[in-house]
Amino acid sequence: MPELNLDGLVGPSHNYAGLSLGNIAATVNAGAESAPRKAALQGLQKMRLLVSLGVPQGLLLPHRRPNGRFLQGLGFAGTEAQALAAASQEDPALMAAAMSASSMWTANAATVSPAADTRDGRTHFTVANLVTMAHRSQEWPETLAQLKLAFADPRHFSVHWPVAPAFGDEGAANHMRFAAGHEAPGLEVFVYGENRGGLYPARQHPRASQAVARTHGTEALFVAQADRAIQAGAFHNDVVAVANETLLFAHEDAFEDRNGVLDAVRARVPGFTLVEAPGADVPLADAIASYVFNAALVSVADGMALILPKEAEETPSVWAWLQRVLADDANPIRHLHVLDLRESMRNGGGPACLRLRIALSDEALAAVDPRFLVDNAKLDRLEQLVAAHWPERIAAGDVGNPDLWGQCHAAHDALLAALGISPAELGY
Ligand code: SUG
Repeated sequence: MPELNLDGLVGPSHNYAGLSLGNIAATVNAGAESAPRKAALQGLQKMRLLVSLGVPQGLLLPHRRPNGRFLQGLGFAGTEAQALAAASQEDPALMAAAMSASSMWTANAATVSPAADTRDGRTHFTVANLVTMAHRSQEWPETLAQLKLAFADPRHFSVHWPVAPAFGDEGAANHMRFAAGHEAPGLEVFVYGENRGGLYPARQHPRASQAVARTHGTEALFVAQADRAIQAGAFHNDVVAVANETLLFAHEDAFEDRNGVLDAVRARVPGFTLVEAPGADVPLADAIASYVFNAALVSVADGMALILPKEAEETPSVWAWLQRVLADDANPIRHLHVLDLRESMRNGGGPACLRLRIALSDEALAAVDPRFLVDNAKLDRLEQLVAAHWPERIAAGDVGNPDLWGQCHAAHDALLAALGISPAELGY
C-alpha cells in the first residue's frame, strides 16, 4: 500500500510578512524580500525527488491570492479590487494576510486517517480550521473544495468540514501515525498544546484533536506537546518530531511527559523504534533552527529516507548527530537527502510542512482525481508555467501594489488552465 505525498505548490504571492507569532523564522524574516518563482521551483524540486524515490506524488494548488473575499467578509465594501485597495490604506496587516501564500504548508491542510484505522474502512480527512492565526484562518474553504474534488469517490474517501472554530486545529502537523506498515491498522497520536502563560500560543486545542479522532473513528492517543518546545519556537509538533511506520524520530524535549508518551506508544506498537536526539547532543534551539525533525521521513525499498533542509547540513551539532544515526543499524534510516528549501524555510516551513501524507490502497490511489497527481512530465510543465508567470521577487512595499495583485491572479488562472481545473470547481 503506497503513501501518497501531496505537496503544496508555492503560490505566486509568497512573501515575508511576519504573520505568525511563535514562528521564529517567519518573525525574523518579516519584511525581507521574497522570491516566489524560486520558492515554487524549490518546491517542485522536492516533488521531483519524491517521484525519483518511487513515492506517489501529488499537489494541492495555491489558493487564490490576494483574497479580496476575505476582506469583503471583514467589511471592506465594493468589488474585490476596491476591498483590496481600501484594506491597503486602512489596515495593511489585513492586506498582508489577504496576500499570504500560507496554503503551501499542506501539513496544515487537514488531518488524515487512513482506511485501515477507521470505523467504516474509508480514508477520512478533516480540514483544519487554522483559527489561531488570522492569515491561515482563510484557508479552509479552498482546502475543503480541493480535497472534495481530489478525493470525491465516496467508496474510498470521506472529507469533513473543519471542527468548530472554538477549538484551534492545525491538521496533520500535530498528528503522527504508528503502524507495522502503511496498510496495517495503526495507532494515531494527536499532539495538542496547552497555553500556560508563555509568550507564544499553543495552536492545537485538545478538544479539536478529540473531535477529529471521534469523527474519523480511529484508535487514538492524545499527548501534550512540551510547552518548553512551543516557547522555543516549535509552534507545531512536526517541528520537533516525525513518525513513520514503527519509527519515532524526535527531539527529547518534544513532549511534556516524555517517558509517559514513550511508554504508552511502546505498549501499543509492536516493534516500536525510537531515534531521539538528546539535548546534550542537539540543543533544542539547534533542532528548531535547522528543522531536522521537520524532515519528510519516507519508506523506501531498503528502509527509510530522510528528506532534510540544507539548514540541517549547515548546523554542526545536527549534522554530526545525523551521521551517527545513519551509521547505526538498529534503526531503519538508510538515506539522507538534502534540499534547498530556503524560501519556505524563511517562513518556518520545512520539508514536512510542505506535504500531506495519505496512506492509500492501490485501488483508492486509482480513485484520486489524476489532476492532483504529478509525474516528471507534469513537473516539467509546471516548472515552465512557474518560470513564465510567478513574480521574481516581492518586497514588503509591493504587497499593496495592484499590478502585483493582477500578476498573482493571472498566474493562478494559468495554473488552473494548465491542470484542467475550472474556477467553478473550486468555488471561485
Ligand atoms: O503557520 N508560516 C507558517 C508555517 C507553517 C509550517 N507548517 C508546519 N510546521 N507544519 C505558520 O506559521 C508565515 C507567513 C508570514 O509570516 O508571512 C507562516 O504562516
